[in-house]
Amino acid sequence: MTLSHSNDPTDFTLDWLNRADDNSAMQWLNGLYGQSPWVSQACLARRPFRSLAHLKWALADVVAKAGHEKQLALIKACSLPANRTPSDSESSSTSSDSTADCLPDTTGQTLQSHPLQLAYQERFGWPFIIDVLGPRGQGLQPQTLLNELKRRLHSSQSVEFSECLRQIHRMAEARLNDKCRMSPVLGEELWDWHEWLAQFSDPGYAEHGQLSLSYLTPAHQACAQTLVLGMRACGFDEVFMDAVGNVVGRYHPLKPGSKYVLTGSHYDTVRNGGKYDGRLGIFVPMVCVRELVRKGKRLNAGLEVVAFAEEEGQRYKATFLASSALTGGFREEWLNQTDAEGVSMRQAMQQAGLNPADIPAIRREPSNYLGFVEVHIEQGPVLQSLNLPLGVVTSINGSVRYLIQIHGTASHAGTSPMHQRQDAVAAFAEWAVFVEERARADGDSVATVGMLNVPQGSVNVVPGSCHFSLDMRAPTDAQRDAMADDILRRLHAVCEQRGLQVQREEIVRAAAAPSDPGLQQRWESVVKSLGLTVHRMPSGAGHDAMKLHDILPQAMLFVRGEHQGISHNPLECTTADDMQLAIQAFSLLMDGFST
Ligand code: HGY
Ligand code: MN
Ligand code: MN
Repeated sequence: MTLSHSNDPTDFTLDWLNRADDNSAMQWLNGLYGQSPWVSQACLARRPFRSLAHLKWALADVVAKAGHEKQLALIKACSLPANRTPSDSESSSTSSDSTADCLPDTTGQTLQSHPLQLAYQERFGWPFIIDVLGPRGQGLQPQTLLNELKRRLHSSQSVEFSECLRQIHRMAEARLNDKCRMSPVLGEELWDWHEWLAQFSDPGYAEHGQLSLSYLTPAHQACAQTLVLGMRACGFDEVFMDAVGNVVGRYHPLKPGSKYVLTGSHYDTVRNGGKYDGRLGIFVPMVCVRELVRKGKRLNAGLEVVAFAEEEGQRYKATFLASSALTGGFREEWLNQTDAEGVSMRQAMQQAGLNPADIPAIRREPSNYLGFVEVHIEQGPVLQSLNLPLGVVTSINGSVRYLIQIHGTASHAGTSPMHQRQDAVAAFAEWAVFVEERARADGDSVATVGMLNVPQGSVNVVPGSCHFSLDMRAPTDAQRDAMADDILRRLHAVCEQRGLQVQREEIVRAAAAPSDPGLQQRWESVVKSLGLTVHRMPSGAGHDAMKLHDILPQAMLFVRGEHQGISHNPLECTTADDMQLAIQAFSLLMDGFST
């Protein structure tokens, strides 16, 4: 993306910045990091900048490499005395004054004088820093700012230190966008699409402003209809819903009979989940098709976007059921699974107007496709720690999931001597410590008990049973299975020693899915062409791509998440700027299939 530059100082080109003398360049970069010009100064040595995204990364990387003391000084310089207005601080930005503008006064006063701000300062030793424009860039409401202050007041020192630096980089990004007259218009639009789709949430969550969308609930069906309308509005040539509830949009190639790129992700969510998990991988290709339609452009490859109806395995034990339908991996017996209310998957499908008999026809013929690509929010802290907006996935970890029950004997909490109990929870607790130790021992394995309950439990009854889930993952299937063997063996040993019984059911087994080298290379060259460093990384999270891996070459692109990349949590989000880059990346990838 070259930005044009005339003599008008407000008009800028990277070429100009790359060639300008240091003084002129510093004049132009001035104020990006408030009263800490050392960041821009040091960054000049990184020239030539390959793109605006590269410049942004270089500035953040200068800070990352500056050491703790300078980072702390940068954070401390970022405070705005309540009586200062942004214009004051901007005009004084050349002064040696150590304070800087980081909270425009309109909201600075809301926060500066708030008792929590003082508590924050007391706890961390630096001022609360937040980019008041927020991840979309349109500005955060004072209440949101206050909520963030309340939330972050309880962060750890190290997390909060990183978060403040991230907020400072976001402010610099906004100032840089201003200077370049650049706004991430498509990324802002995608932000709004995510907000819009999040309105569809299941009862018990919607009324609390939370997002939970389980397979084929009324809200899930309404969400699907909205996606149908959305794809139609984008101008896809074909839009339809298939027999498991996937919403499919096809944009035809220039020449009939050409192969298609298959892409997409899921629109169901975990309970009280985030708005971007899955949806980002649906909306990025959708907006790319819309832009192609607006330009009247067709590519040599067709594009088929699938909004997968179910990936999380929340309502039924079977997970990835939607993408499994495309690979021919949908199992007939899944239809008999029942949800917490006893509704079978078959009934749920029929109530939603879907015909299970049509599921086999969903299977895709691999020879019609060039491969499967998926854009997904990273769901982890790596890209944020590297100040990178995009990452290229090398492999998706293999996973195995169990539902387990420990059965002991319920007895009186007051009269049962400790040495004569068959306490299901005590057995679970002893074993759970081992689960954590064993997973940690590998370094890159993970094991999680995400659900745990004592059926018919009472305060004054020794738990006769407990039910729980177990999710285990590792970069390779062999590593996953070795850990699983140890963990399950220990479970049986602990229960045997305590005279309890174990019932376990394997509900998911997903093989590790290495990215196809050719497709991974395509993502890498696209990221490079955006002027960004290529960061290759494994995916700890499971994705639909690991199912499509069974029949097609696949590779994924990760997009940085905010809030340390937290996911499966309402805080999950990314920025309009990073979504803009993801859209550009996807568009370039599709162009690459057309050459
Ligand atoms: O659990 C996962 O990794 C995915 O979110 N289903
Ligand atoms: Mn998920
Ligand atoms: Mn996901």
